[in-house]
Amino acid sequence: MRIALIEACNPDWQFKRFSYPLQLGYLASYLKKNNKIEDIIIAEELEEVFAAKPELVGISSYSLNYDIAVDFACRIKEKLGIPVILGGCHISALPETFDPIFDVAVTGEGEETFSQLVKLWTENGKFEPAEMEKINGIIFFDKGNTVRTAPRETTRQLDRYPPPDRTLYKIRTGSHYISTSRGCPFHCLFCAPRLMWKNSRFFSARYVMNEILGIIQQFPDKFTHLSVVDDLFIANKARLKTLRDWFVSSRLNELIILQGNVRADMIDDEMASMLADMNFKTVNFGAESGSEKILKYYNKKATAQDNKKALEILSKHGILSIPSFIIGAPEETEEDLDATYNFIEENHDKMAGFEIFPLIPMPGSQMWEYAKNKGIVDNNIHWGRLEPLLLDFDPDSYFFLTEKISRDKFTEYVAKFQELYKKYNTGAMQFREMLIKQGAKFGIRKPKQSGE
Ligand code: B12
Ligand code: SF4
Repeated sequence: MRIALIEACNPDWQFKRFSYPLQLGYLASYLKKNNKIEDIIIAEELEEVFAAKPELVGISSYSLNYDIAVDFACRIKEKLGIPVILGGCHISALPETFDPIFDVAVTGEGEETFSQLVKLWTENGKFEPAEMEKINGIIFFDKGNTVRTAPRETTRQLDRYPPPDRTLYKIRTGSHYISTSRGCPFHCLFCAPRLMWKNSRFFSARYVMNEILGIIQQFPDKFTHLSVVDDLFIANKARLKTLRDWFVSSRLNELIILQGNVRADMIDDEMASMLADMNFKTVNFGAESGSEKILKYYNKKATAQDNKKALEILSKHGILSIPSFIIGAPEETEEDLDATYNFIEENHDKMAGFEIFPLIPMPGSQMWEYAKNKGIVDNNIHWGRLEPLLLDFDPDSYFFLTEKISRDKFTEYVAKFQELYKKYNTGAMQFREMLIKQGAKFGIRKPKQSGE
């Protein structure tokens, strides 16, 4: 049986060539191990799916790509007439947006559920509702009704999942991605993973080491940079120490440069020196705001002082930070926005760069519930409007959440923050220019029209 997996995304999404979707690699590895299916491809474009002539397709979708996922499914059905299974954070957060163009959707952790569905298909050649009802964590359409089965429990033993099959990606650079845990112990108001992963779970240090050794073996000449995509890589300090010791004793820290996500309030000299020992050159963290009031509103549990201190400690240890900031909270006043602006002005010299995002009500986050209750969003929006855009900010498609300042005033502030971003992120701006020249598109994502 041949299976094709694809992430719903326009091929001209600006960063597509620099990344690869780990979730699809996990699903492929699990199917290879448990269903003994070897014929699997991870496609980057829909044309590759058509050319492979698979018998079943799996599509992964973030919320902002959901219109693209539905469009992909329509075109696959039209051209190949085969079953299409959806999964990923959008449908897990908003199962009520299930579109019957999909034969089945998988919510939550996907490995075991997908494996059971593929087994059902290989054995029966069809998805019988009576059989599907026995599989936890799925949604399907039966006799005009949407059926949702009981939720799938997440595994306690992440190590039972084999690492993502990286042979299936088109790797173009020496940059690789690794996920060493699932979930985050914190509950920031704007962040979605909480709903997806109720608690945080870790792959063991031994598993992570083996996965890294596997990447080295597979790409001996093409492995210079490792991006740790975990929500909070440093959450488990004991495991971090083990990994640090191994990086140092094996001299891996002389071979590869690392990057990952941290939290400012967890950064002290000991933590920064562990990260520096491993050869972390840059770290990302959500600084979010220069205003204590807004940090509290976001339930960030870190203060502006923590952010400043983290920047100082990290730069003392030779690690450059890329903090991200959010503007546009309902409670935010001009003073709060000024506090964020001033924070960046005063501390930019300790940053490798920074990100600024207008606040987006992401499905799965408390901000989505808030915006929904206020009538700002609903389940029928054009999902591409959830793209967090600063430089390409479009007031006509942005979901304004601000309540203490007018839309016009907020739009003026966006322009001010755009200038601030351009002033200090010259490297990122040059990179953007280069990508634009190469045909990359920025702005709201929508399905590509034929001929486009
Ligand atoms: C790493 C990451 C990225 C990386 C991806 C790197 C890579 N090479 O994989 C990069 C930096 C590229 C990225 C970009 C963006 N990201 Co991001 N990202 C994440 C992060 C931190 C981890 C994702 C991950 O790898 N998880 C581990 C895998 C195993 O879990 P998973 O993806 O959920 O997959 C499991 C299930 O969902 C399911 N599943 C998934 N797909 C499918 C498909 C099928 C067929 C089946 C059966 C099952 C299934 O099975 C999988 C295995 O169990 C998440 C937060 C999070 N904790 O999930 C945010 C997150 C997914 N990102 C988010 C966003 C908003 C973005 C951006 C828009 C940010 C931006 N400013 O541009 C872009 C959009 C990218 C795009 N593809 O269009 C949001 C999405 C919210 C939403 N409701 O859609 C999240 C949840 C963070 C948040 N803000 O709350 N991201
Ligand atoms: S923003 Fe960061 S710290 Fe907060 S819940 Fe999300 S991943 Fe965790």
